[in-house]
Amino acid sequence: MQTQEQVVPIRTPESSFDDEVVTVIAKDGSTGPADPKLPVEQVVDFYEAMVRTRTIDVQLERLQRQGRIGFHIGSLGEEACILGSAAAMRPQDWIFPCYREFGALLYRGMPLQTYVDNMYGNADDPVKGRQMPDHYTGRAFRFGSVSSPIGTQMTQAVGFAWAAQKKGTDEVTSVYFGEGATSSAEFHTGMNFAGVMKAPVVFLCRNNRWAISVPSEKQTASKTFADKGVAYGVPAVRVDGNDVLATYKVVRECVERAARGEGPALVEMLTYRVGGHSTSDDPRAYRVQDEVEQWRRTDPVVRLRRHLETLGAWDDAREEELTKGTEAELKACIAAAEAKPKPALGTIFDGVFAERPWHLEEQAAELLNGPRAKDHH
Ligand SMILES: Cc1ncc(C[n+]2csc(CCOP(=O)(O)OP(=O)(O)O)c2C)c(N)n1
Repeated sequence: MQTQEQVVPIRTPESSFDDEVVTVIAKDGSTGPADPKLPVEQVVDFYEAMVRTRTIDVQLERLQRQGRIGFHIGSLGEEACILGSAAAMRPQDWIFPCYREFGALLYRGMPLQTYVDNMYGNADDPVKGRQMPDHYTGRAFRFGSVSSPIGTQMTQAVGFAWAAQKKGTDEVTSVYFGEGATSSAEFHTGMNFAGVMKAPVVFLCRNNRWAISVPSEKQTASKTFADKGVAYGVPAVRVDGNDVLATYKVVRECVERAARGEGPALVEMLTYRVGGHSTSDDPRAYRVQDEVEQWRRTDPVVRLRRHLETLGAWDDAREEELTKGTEAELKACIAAAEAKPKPALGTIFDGVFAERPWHLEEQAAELLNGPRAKDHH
């Protein structure tokens, strides 16, 4: 408020968000007024997807430590916000991932074998072994491509959503990114463009507290990441990202808004990166273990399980069947992936041009008749 003495009306950035976080599941497993009241089978489905994601994560880290895959970037502790938001997307909608969202891709229907083939970069890898492990894509599942440079997926998703708007289709696009990516130029460009054009896009910010070794409080002078929406005229909301039902509820509302032509939204999902940034990182070098233990107490999987137990919809036997079943399925996929050949040498020329230009034809002929074609590559 401007007072009599204040001639220059400088406003301090007071946040309207810092004490507003949407939550559904309480500590004791009961639910509050924002409960989306989904059929119990659907909640069980969420839980199964979260446990499956975690089980795969743990096994893939082991596989990397054994030297059988080169890299893994996981979602330990972030399963609720990833699965809850992915489940809130309707079948016709598109998802543009960051790099922690393999659980969302599997939830959308990509076979586990295809994902594991990507981890090995073998002949059945959708990206033909041209990228690092965990750089998947799934067009058939309306799932864009992982791109490692921070923030690039935001402008891509906004352009994609704008195209859908121009074509008059009923498709909403969501885009995942970490809170660190809100410092990127692409966040500005994407938010600004989406706000002005009312593009049907939902910005999903996983605030997992760390951008590799940079804590979230050093990432911005804004009080919250949701505050950043205000400057762009993009409605924003904060949600407890360790609560799958709250995340589902909030994201679904944003999707429906966007589908009605009411434009973009920014969702700040509060969660925690329990693991390292990736298998190339050792977080003990920059954060205290106590902090991790504190967040473990808000574990999204434990929380949802408690809720399912209050409904009488889950027990130890089902849990064991699920984890053992996932482990066995994964083991079989790994064995199959390890037995598959590398992509054929000539495939490096595929998938770029609809019609291959003459100079690439020449290069392909030279390569395929040369010594590398006969030898291991
Ligand atoms: C343009 C660019 N700069 C730096 C990096 C290196 N890098 C990879 S991940 C990362 C941190 C990202 O943190 P955040 O956006 O919060 O996502 P999170 O990993 O926590 O999910 C950085 C700096 C990069 N990939 N691209």
